Amino acid sequence: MLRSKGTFREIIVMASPTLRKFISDPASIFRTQSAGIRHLYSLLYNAFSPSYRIRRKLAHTAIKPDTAKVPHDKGFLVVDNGDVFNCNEVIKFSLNTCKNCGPNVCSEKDYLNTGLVPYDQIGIDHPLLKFALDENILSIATEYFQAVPLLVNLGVWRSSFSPEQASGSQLFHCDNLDTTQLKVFIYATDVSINDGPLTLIDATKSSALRKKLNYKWTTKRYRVSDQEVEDTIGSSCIKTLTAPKGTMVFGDTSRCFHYGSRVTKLGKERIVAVAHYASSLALARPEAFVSGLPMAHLKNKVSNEVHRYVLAGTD
Ligand SMILES: O=C(O)CCC(=O)C(=O)O
Ligand SMILES: [Fe+2]
Repeated sequence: MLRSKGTFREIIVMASPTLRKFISDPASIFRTQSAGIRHLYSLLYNAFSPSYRIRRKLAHTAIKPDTAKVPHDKGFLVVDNGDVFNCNEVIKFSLNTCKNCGPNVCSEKDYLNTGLVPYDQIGIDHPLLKFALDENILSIATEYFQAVPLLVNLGVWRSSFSPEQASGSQLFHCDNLDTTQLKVFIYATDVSINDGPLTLIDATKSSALRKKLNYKWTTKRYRVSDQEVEDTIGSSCIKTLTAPKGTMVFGDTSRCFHYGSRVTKLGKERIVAVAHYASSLALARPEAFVSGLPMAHLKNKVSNEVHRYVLAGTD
């Protein structure tokens, strides 16, 4: 009896690669589906997660009622230096990092280098970590997710001119880590039109665009041309976030179509510091976290419970 059950399963698994993939790694199927299906999967997965419940409870401690909010319908917020956080130390660190690195170091893309600061060089008193754990910034991120988020990335990004045709994240897309996430950018240089400004479409218009394009986070539909965006919803909803040094942008790069780093020949390099948060619901897709959370090793060095949950996925 057992033997024939086993054989039956083997036949099905052999007959269908999709089914085989589904059985061995269900997340890999769901992560490329529509926002609704991805969200449902995350919710089901996390319905059984005690850590998510704690994150929702702790949100009451982390949210400061008088701090700015990222409007949910827009999915992004732009603020000046000092309005929620004093960026000066982070700017100084970011500029020094790029000065000391020289051009074109360890870049995975020729127009954007995101690997300038090795995670093991970020200690508890590092300006980047102070930025990522700042109470106002965590208040904004926690309010946005309605739960204490995870810090999934932290660093300094340098964009420079590339003669190649725009590709990858220089083309409109929605990030596929999860159906929602929040990146906080600190502009360390003035960013004018030629310096590769972050360019985005608000969350409500992006949702309409996703529906019209039947956009899924698969490779085939992952990037969308400017022409396709303009033909589908027009160009008036495209926001080009040119701004002076010290500006902070909070952006949900999953819900908002966006691109950046199109530095032109006339432009200068763009330097930004980035703290990247996700809901712990994103852990439903463990393949996105194969190398772990970048700052998890610091979780025992902080005494604040909210900070421990921000730094580490599980307790
Ligand atoms: O280079 C940029 O400004 C945008 C990169 C990007 O796609 C992102 O941050 O998700
Ligand atoms: Fe992106």
